[in-house]
Amino acid sequence: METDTTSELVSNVYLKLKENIVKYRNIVGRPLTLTEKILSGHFNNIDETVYSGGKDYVFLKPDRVALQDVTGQMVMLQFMQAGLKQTSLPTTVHCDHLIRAEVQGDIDMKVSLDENSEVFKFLQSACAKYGCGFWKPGAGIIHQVVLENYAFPGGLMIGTDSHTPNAGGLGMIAIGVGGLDAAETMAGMPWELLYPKRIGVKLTGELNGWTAPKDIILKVADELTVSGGTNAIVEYFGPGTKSISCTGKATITNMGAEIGATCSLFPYDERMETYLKYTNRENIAELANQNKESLVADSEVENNPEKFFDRVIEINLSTLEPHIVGPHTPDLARTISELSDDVVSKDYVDPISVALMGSCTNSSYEDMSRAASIAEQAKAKGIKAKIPLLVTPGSEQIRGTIERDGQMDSLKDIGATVLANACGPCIGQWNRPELENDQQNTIVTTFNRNFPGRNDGRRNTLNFIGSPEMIIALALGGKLSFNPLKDDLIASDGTKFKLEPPKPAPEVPEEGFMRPDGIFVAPPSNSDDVEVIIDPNSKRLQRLEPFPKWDGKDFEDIPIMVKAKGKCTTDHISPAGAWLSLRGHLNNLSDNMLLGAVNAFNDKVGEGKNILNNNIESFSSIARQYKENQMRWVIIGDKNYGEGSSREHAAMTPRFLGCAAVITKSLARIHETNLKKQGILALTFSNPDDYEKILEDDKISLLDLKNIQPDKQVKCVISHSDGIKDEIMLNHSYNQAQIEWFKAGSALNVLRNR
Ligand code: MIC
Ligand code: SF4
Repeated sequence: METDTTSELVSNVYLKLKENIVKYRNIVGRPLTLTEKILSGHFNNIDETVYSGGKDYVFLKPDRVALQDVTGQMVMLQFMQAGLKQTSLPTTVHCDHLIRAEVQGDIDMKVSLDENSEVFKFLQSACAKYGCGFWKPGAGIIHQVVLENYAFPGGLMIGTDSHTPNAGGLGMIAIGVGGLDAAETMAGMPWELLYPKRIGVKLTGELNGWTAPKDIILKVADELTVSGGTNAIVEYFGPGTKSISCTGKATITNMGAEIGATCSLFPYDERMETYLKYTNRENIAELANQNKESLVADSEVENNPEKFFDRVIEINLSTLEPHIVGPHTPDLARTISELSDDVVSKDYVDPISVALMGSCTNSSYEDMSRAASIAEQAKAKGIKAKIPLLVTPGSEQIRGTIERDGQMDSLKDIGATVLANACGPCIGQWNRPELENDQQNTIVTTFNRNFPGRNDGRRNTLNFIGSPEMIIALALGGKLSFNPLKDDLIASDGTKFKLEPPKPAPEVPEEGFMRPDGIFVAPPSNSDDVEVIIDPNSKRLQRLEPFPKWDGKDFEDIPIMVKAKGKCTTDHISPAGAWLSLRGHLNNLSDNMLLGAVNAFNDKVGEGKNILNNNIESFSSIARQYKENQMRWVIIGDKNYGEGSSREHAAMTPRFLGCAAVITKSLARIHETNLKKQGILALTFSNPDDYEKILEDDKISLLDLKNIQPDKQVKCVISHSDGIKDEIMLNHSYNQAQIEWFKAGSALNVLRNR
C-alpha cells in the first residue's frame, strides 16, 4: 500500500470532489460551505439524502489514516483480531507520545528508545505486516509530521488522536477518532460520522503586534467553551484568514479539539500554496490551484453566512488582544492586560515555575522565529529567562531547520533546554523531582490542554496557555502578572526596558526546510514472511480477547461505581503520564480506571464505596471484585463527560472491568462513539436534573433493552436504599447498526462475525 500522498491520489480526490459537489449542490438546492463540499466529495454513496447536522449519520471514504504510538497499539491489536491482510488505505504510525522529557533531547531519546523498544518493535513489525508507513521515534509529533508530508487541501483523514484536526490548517477535513474507527476503516469499511453542524467564524482585519494565531483560538474557546463545538465543524472564512500563515491556521484548527469540535477548517489560499511548495509538494500545490473552486466555499456563503451556518462568530483581528487561558480548562480566558487582576482576585500563584514552548500546537518555523525574536531582545540587554524554559520542536524537520537558522541558539542563549521532538511534557512524560508532592505552582505553556494533572501528573499545578511569544515574554518576566505590553524588564546594566512585539517572522525558511533522512520506514512490498512481534509474557502488550456478547437480559439493580462530579475528561478516566507505557495491555492498564475522577458521593479522587464490604477503595479494585462476582455496574457522569482525548482506553478499561452503561448529563463526541463501539450503553439524562436524584447506595435498572430502538428513550429505575424508586427516562443517539454493536458485545465483534 502506497504511503505517500501522491499526485495520483490527490487528482482522484479532486475529480470526485468536483463531481459530487455539483450533485450535492443540486440535491440541497443552494450554495455549499467548504465543509459540505469536502464532505460530499467523500460520501460513500451519493443519493438524494439531504443530511441534517447533528441528527443524521453519514458514511464517508477517508483518504488516509494516521496513528500514534499509544493509541496505535490498540488499533493494531484490534486490526489483528479482524483477521485481514493489509490496510486498505494509506496509513502511517508515528512514535511520539512514549518519549520522555527529563534532561534534554538526545539523552531522553536514548532512555525512551530502550525503555519502549518492545512497543516500537511491535508497531514497526505490525506496520510492515499490514502495509503501513512507520515514522520512527525522533521523527516528530504525529500532527506536525502529517502537516509536513501528508495533509492536502480538500482531503479527508481520520487519526487516532484528538488533535488530528491540525491538518485543517492545510484545508483538510481531519478528524480525531477512537482506535476501532481506524481499524475498521483500514479494513475497508466506510467510516461513519454523525453529520456535523456548521459553525462559521468570520475573520476580518489583520493580525499585528503581539497578537498571534493562538489568540484567535483562545478567543474562540472563550466564546464557545469546551463543549460549544460538539458535533460541529468550525469553518473559518473572511479576509482575515489570509493574514494567517498555513502553520498558524494549523494551530487554530489543532485547538478546535478543545471546544469539542469534530474538526476545524480553512479555505485554500496562497499561504497554503507556499507551505506546500516549501515542503516539497509543488505538484500538490499545482493540483490545488487547478481545483481551487472545490477548495473554498461558494461565494454566496461569505456574503450571507447566517444563511449557511448554524452559528456565526466574528472576530476582528486588528483589535484582538493576546489572551491567556487557564488554569485547568482551556476556555477560562482573559486578555493579557486582565491577567494581573485575576492573579490577585483568584489567588493564583504568581511566580511561574516553568515555561514550556512547542508541542504539536505551536512549533512551526514561524512560531520558533517569533519566540526567538523576543529571546534576542533579552540577550541584547544581557538577561535570561528567570525560570526554566523547555522547548519541544514538533518534528526533526523543524528541529534541524531552527538549528541551522539560529532560532535554537537564540532560545538557548536565554537558557532554554531543547527536548526531544515528541509529546514529552504535553502528555505527562515529564518528571519534576524539585516539587514537593502537593505544592501549588504555576506553569505556562504554548500547548493545547491544561486539565489537572495533565503535564506533570500533579493536580495542584496551575497550567496557563498562551502564544509562543507571550510564553517567552512570561519566562523573562518570571511572573504570571507580568504584562509585556506595558511592564518593564531590568537589563543587566540596571536600566529599564520594554519588550517590542516580535518581528514579522517568515512562515517558511528562505533556504527551505532541512529534510532529515532515515526517520521513515516504508512497508515491504511483500509481507508474507513478516511476523508481528508480541512476547506472550509481556507486561506491556496483550493480545485482545473479544468482549462477551450481551446476554439479552436487562441490567437490573446494578451498583454505581462513581458519580463523577464536574469535569471528567479522558485524562480523569484513563490518565496518561506513566500509564502510557501500558496502553497495549488492557488488563494492566485497567488499574488506572477513573483514577482522576472526583466522586460526588465522598469528594474523593479515584475512590468509591465497594458495596461488597462497604470499604472505600480505588475504582479499579472495586471493579475487579465486582467482575469476579459477575456483577455489572454503571458510571454516572456530569456535563461533557469524556471530553479531551480520543483514547478509546477510557471506554475499554471500564468495559473490560464490567461497566454496563455510562449515564451522563452530556457526552463528548469521540468518547460517546468509543463507548458505543466497545459495547457500553452510552446514555444521557433526558432531564439533566435527574443527576441529582442519584445517591451512593442506589441501584440502577435499565429496562426493556430488547426493544431498544433509534429515537426511543430507555427506561431507568433508580432504587434508593430506603425502598423508594424513581423512574426516569434516558436518551441515546444509537442508530440501528450501532445497536447491533451493543448486542454483539462490541463493534469489533460485528466486524469479526462478518
Ligand atoms: C492528548 O493530547 O490527550 C493525546 C495524548 O494526544 C490523546 C491521545 C491519547 O491519549 O493517546 C488525544 O488527544 O487523543
Ligand atoms: Fe502530543 Fe500533546 Fe499534541 Fe497530544 S496534544 S499529540 S500529547 S503534543
